[in-house]
Amino acid sequence: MLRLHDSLVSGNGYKCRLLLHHLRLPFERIEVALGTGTGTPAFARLNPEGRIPVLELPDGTTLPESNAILCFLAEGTRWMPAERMARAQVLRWMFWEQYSHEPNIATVRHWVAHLPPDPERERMLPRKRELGRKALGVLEGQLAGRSWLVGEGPTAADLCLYAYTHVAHEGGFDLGPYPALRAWLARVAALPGHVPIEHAAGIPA
Ligand SMILES: N[C@@H](CCC(=O)N[C@@H](CS)C(=O)NCC(=O)O)C(=O)O
Repeated sequence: MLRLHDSLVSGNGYKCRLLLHHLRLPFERIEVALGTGTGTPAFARLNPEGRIPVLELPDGTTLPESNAILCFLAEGTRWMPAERMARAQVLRWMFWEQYSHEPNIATVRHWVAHLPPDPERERMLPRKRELGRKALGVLEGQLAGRSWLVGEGPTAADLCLYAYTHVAHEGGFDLGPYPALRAWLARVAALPGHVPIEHAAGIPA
């Protein structure tokens, strides 16, 4: 059975468990405490970088990095197009998420919602928020006049970007100015098989 080393508060973990639920793949979810559980020698054997999520296969193979996990799970399913350009576009949004979206939207949420106040982080917040709003604007532009990020149906790119966008308000981002983005969030949440970020259960074999 697949095992997902995960944290319920993590959007990076959520992307993976969300796709696992959509695919109805049996998996065991293992909660790892951020800041402590990720720093143990046992966890370093799963991911030397000390970060969740990590997907562990029945043969013991481990795969860290949320978007690599999405690619692995989505391969051969409707969540990853087979056509060359459509597939590249899905990857484009997933790479963009890791460089321009997650480091601003997710990081601000983590600082504001999960960590104690810190003067150094306070100093960096305005710039992070500015870059986060820029990323939300890029998404709004892409979603204006279309239902999904790539093609005519939902893909791994939509789940990837949904994960931290739908909780951006926890970092103080106002989604009011982004109507196409808000409509898309509602579409993703209405997909059959959807589970909320706090859904802790795996899927039994
Ligand atoms: N690029 C990685 C980032 C993973 C990441 O930053 N994970 C965080 C939680 S969201 C983590 O495990 N941090 C270690 C800790 O806080 O102890 C991915 O997409 O999976």
